[in-house]
Formats: sequence, structure tokens, C-alpha cells
Amino acid sequence: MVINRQVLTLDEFTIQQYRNFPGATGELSSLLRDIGLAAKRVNVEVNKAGLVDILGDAGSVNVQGEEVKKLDVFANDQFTGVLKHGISCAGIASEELDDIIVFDDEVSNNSKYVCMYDPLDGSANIDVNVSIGTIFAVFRRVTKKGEPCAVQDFLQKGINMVAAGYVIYGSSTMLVYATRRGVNGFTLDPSIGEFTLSHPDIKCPDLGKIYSVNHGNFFQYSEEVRKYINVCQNKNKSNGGPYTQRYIGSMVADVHRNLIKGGIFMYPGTTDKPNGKLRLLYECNPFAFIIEVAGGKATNGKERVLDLQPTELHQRTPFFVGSKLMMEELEKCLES
Ligand code: P6P
Repeated sequence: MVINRQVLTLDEFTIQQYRNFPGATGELSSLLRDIGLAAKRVNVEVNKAGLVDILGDAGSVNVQGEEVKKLDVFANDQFTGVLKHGISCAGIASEELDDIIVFDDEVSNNSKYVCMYDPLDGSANIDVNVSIGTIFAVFRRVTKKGEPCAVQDFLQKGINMVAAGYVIYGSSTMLVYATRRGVNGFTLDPSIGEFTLSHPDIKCPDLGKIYSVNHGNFFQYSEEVRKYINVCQNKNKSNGGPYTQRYIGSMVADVHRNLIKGGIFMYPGTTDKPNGKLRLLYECNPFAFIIEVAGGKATNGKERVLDLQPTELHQRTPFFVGSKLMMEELEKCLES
């Protein structure tokens, strides 16, 4: 009799991590399971997005008499809801919300962590069926346990991050998360409705052949960035060239591909937007943490992203992230 190989689910994996980590309280494992639950609920709606004509557009009322929400608002509500009703999170910050939400109930005020996220990044791509994603970061709160959390819990340097991850709603739905112990990827198995460990201990190749940047902004980039893009296009490179240019316009998809295959993703500042477009707290910091744990590097063009001291919840930063040797190649151009 053939017995199917037992594949660990996200819940089993997080509980295993908790059991193997002396002194762990299980709160982080519980928080990650909460995120997995919300991701499954969002996945159902994202997969229906192509049916908007049947389901009704945002603001309308569907056949069940429920208000149809924009998918990113729906996604925000799902992640906020599971964390508010969990046992591990004192409050959240979200790309969808101007200010933090302080859960301020007894269980939440005694929770160790705060969470910040972009609930549905790249949502403009939904109507053309391009992969989109959720990006999240988890910090240990710095305010006193037992009291409501506060904004300073969220304005911490990325180096203090406890965990970070993303969900990619694509040809398959994956949840990838990192702690300091490693990066692991889980693919949603629709037959059991669980995320199952499909990519254990992900490492970012030191070198790749893919560079991702919006070429439409080329003449708005600095001379040094333009110089590096030319390096990528040089066919006589010592490690073989030119590189292939791949830019999906959905950060989760672009960075996920580069994490697995090797590559570099860039969203530089431009003459119009010197700080670029991407948000530090819940887009750049999480990916910087994930990529560094996987062996890559992430900077703002001058400094390590995880060393940046945030001053505002929604501040933007130029962002360069990817394979170690490609990032070092870039740094040589930026320092020239
Ligand atoms: P541009 C999506 O809107 C997003 O925030 C990221 O997911 C993506 O990498 C970037 O913007 C694309 O921006 O200006 O190149 O279209």
C-alpha cells in the first residue's frame, strides 16, 4: 500500500517551530496561523475577481444583499479581523489606513506583537489577472505590556523585525515567511484547504540573470542607476550577459521570482519622486528582512534598508533588493 508522503501544513510547521524553540510562548506561531487563515479567505475572493460583472462592483450590493467591497478593503478587513480576535497582536498598521488601529482590549493589550501590512499590493493588476500579493511584518512591541500599543511600536528599525512574509495570489497561492531561523514557503493545497510546506529553507542564489525595473522611468533615474542598468544590458559580462529584464509591475511577484531564481529588483527614486513609490514599513522592510535571511541584500541605494529609522507610518524609500553579488555589482555603480 502506498502511503502519501506526509506534507507539513503551515499550522503543523508553526507548532513544530514553537515546540522546538525553548521559551517560546506560542504567540508568534498563533499570529502566523491567523495570517494564514486570512490569506485563505482573501484567496477565495481574489480568485473570483474576474467575475466582478456577476458579483457586482465595489459599492454595489450583491445577490446576498451584502455590500461588495473593493478587494483591497476586503483584504484589509480580513487581516485586521483575524489579528484583532487573536491572542498575539496588540494592534496593526495598514497601507489602507491613515493611522494605526489599537485593539485595546485586555487580551490584545497583553499581546507581545504588532503587525503591519499591505493587504493587497498590486491590486490594480486584478482586472488583468496578474499575480498580486499581501506583504506583512511582525515586531515585538516596545510599549509596556498590559497597556494599549502606540505608534512607536510601529516606527521601529527593520532590524528589530521578528518575522516577515508575503502571500502571492498567482497560478498557485503561496505564503512565504521568514524568521531569523530561515525562510519557508507554503503552497495552498485546495484539496485540503491548507498551506503545505513546498519550499523549505529558501535561499536566494548569490547570482541571477534577471533584473527588474520600470524602464519607463529610465531618464528620470540618477546617472549611477542608469549606469547599472547599462551594466545589466552588457552582453560581454564576465558572468554572462545581458541579463533578462522582467518587470511584472506587482512587487510580490517580481521579488518572489528573484528570491527563487536569483535576480535584482529596483524601484529607484526619480526626479519627480526622489523617495520612489514603495513604502518602507510594510513593503520594503518585510522584503529586505526575507531576502537577507535568504542570503541576499537590500538597500535604499545608500544604506541597508533594515537600518533605516522610520519617522512616519507611510513613508516611502528608494528600494534595491536581490542576489548578493548583483547587489554588490549595483553598489559599485552607485558609489562611482
Ligand atoms: P510602477 C503596485 O502598484 C506597486 O506598488 C508594486 O507592487 C509594484 O512593484 C510597483 O507599484 C509598480 O510601480 O510605477 O512601476 O507601475
